[in-house]
Amino acid sequence: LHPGLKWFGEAKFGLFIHWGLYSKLGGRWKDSSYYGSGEWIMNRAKAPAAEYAKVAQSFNPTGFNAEEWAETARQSGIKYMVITAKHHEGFSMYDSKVTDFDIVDASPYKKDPMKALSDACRAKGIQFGFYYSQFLDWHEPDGGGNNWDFKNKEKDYQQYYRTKSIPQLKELLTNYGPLGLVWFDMPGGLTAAQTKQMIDSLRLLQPGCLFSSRVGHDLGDYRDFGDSEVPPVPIPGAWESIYTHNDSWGYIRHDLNFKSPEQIIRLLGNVASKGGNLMLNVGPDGNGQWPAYSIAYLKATGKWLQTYGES
Ligand code: JFZ
Repeated sequence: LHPGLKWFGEAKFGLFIHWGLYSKLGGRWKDSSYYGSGEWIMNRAKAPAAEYAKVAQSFNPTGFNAEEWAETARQSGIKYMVITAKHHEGFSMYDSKVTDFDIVDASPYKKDPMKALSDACRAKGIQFGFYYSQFLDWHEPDGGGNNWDFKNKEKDYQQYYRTKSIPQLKELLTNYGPLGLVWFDMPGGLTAAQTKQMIDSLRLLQPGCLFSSRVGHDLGDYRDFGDSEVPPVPIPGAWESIYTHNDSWGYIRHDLNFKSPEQIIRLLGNVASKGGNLMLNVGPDGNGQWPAYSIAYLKATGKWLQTYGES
């Protein structure tokens, strides 16, 4: 049995955080407004990579406070936190030596929020993990997905894995202490054998770290259901359902459709009764702050869990 399955099997409640340049855009690009999947705005607007990259020049989340994020999570009854180190837009939200397209080198913020957050979570007994988009990368000519700037048939996915994805995953597994898990997303461009080789090389760095199922080819350590899906019957083994607090993973300023504490508690109960974990997503804004409703409703959920929950 994988050693990480012990904490994962007892966790019940996780927090997903989508945070990147799209958070600064908040669902608006030029004169158009988008609803849902705010983190897909570059793709939906077919924004040229060079132009989209300029958003970094004014990305300065001075309102970010790692202590506060971790404390809100703790008070909400959350046992693990998973945050986007790099989403499909290709921007690294940590200090990466692999590229200059990262928060330390390309933004005026110049600090590594992931360092602060990983430390703050661990200090409060919260397992910390990274979401990493290992295949889709709209910033890179050889990354998956961007065919509005770069033609798919000319892409060398192997080159992309070799020069960005794998070296970055190694950074994340080396520089941020013991990780609870790495949440891969949307596999592509690798055979089963190549995926296994990649995973094996990553496991050497942190044998205790779990890898999510979307690493591909059934090589993950636990099962993820499709977005916003709870199985109808109890499911054996380790698994997770993911939901977002409103209607988008990444921040959308005109989305106020937040689930109430009652709805979150029902969801938690439904998932837990079938043996899984609920990982609920919040989308902080470009200043590094969570929507006020997310803070309030999550804390109310935590109060309820403290009064009526088992742990
Ligand atoms: C992916 C991302 O594209 C999305 O932006 C977000 O990060 C989400 C959590 O994950 O979207 C998916 C991936 C897989 C499924 C659905 C949405 N699926 O298997 O049902």
